[in-house]
Amino acid sequence: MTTCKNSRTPLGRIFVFHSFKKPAALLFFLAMLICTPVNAAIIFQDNFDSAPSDARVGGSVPAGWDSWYVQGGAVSATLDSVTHYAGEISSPGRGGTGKSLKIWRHSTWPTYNSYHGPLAYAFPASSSYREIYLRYYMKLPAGMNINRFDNYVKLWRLNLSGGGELYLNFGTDTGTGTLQNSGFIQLLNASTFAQKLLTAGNVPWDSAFHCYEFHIKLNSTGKSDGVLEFWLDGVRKYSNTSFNFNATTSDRFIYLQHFSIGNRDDQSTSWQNSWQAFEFDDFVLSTTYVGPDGVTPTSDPSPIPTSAPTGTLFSEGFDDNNFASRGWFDDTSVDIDTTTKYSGTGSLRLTWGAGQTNPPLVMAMRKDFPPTDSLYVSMYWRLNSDWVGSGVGYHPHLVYILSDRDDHWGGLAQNYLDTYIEPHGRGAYLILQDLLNSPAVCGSGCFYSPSITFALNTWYHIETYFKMNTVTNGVPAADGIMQMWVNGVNVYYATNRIYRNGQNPTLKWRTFVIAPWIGDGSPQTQTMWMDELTIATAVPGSSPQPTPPNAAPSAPTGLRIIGN
Ligand SMILES: [Ca+2]
Ligand SMILES: [Ca+2]
Repeated sequence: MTTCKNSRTPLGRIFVFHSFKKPAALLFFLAMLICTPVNAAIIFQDNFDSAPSDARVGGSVPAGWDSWYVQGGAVSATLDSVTHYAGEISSPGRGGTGKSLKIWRHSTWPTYNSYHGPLAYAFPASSSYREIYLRYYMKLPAGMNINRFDNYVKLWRLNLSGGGELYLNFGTDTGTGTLQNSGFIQLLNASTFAQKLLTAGNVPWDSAFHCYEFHIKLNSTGKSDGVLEFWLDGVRKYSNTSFNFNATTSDRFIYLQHFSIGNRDDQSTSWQNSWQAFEFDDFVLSTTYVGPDGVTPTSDPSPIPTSAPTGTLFSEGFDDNNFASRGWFDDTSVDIDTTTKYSGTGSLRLTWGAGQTNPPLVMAMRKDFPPTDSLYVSMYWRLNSDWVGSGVGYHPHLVYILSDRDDHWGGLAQNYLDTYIEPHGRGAYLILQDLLNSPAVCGSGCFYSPSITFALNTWYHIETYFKMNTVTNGVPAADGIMQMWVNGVNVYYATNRIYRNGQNPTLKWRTFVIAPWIGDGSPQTQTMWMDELTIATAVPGSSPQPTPPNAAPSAPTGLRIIGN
């Protein structure tokens, strides 16, 4: 007998949650005996190659899986004189051999709000899995599309034992573009977060298999101590080690629904007018990172220069979106505003919608520079008339500078040294965080407040200078420099900072990150801009030595203020 539980999706639709208390569960456990894991870390894997010939919607459930989704009776259809099943495991598979899972779509078939063709997987009933890596290959046909893609296409969904759900969806911000040009991939839950993992334009609609891997470690009750990471073809595209999934300490994963195409909610439009299939292969569910087949994962970007830096390390005008060609990595396609800018042809626009943790078009953009123990950062900020900031005593985070002991791709909440420069309300914060040190100097954060109140709709020149403290015989001296100017006026100056402790006597700054973040969600729609970034080893016009404590700060040259 089959027991089902009706649940409501975050978007209000009723769906049927197939419990694993069903005959398929017996098949599943038998299958587990057959599918001996090749690695103890692997919970379940399937390359689909040995699926029976009738492994399709309405036919055999492949070993290890729980069920096929057949909702609304749309098992198969004949269109253009060709018949396809909504979901089937058939030849060829990835690499031209074996088999793969294919989810077929054509014009208005199947109907928009039903789940047709995907598979479901039930975690072992005794599982206590709270941390998983989900890896598979997906092929998105160049010929598949939805015109005027206006809402979402669900991919998979993970059910938690406490009733929570995590969705992977194609989403859209515009409601006017096509699935291919406006669809992004995001993980979200019913109400508390929606985190973009792959921005529109970066999803590979190229009819080739690509490796997708997700790392999800559930947070404990009321804490932002979860982990969310995403890799595309072994390249980490998103990493957050302080994620709040709104889970609880007792939550565990129990079910993977509709792998991997659920329903769509763009009822006024349709798929392309030809048969096209989403294809999936080489599925692995693991407790450790899997990575692409036959490839050693490379998490490091291009080699890091090791020569001693001098003068200007790099400049960025935010004038176009060719960030990758200029050495940026992680998110390299962001929101360039060609209307409001300080100089050149564009600026970086950061627009949060109400409730959003980050601007949907800007995640984490990173760039390395030669490691240095003295760092000057110059940039221009402009807060829009709707600017309020986070509304709480912390955030938004904006600029993070990671040390050379931290991973270039590392998380941004727990580091050996993370130096933050950010607006806070109409003011600003300089913050140091070194949670990975034991003992830490600042731990989760030392907050320093420059004397500044920004006017809205005004460009400001923001300059900071940091100089590492000395460490002698393992003992750090409180002699590091931290200084900030706004429009050439000194607004913060300290000469007793400790950036590095005795365990990191040669620590340097190395990775510049722009990752706008309001952890509790933006209190309202708001925008700020950033432009004309320069990173150097010393304040322009000064000697490489820091200015003496009592000297007037050196004014920058070429200053101009545009207020309108
Ligand atoms: Ca295969
Ligand atoms: Ca510019």
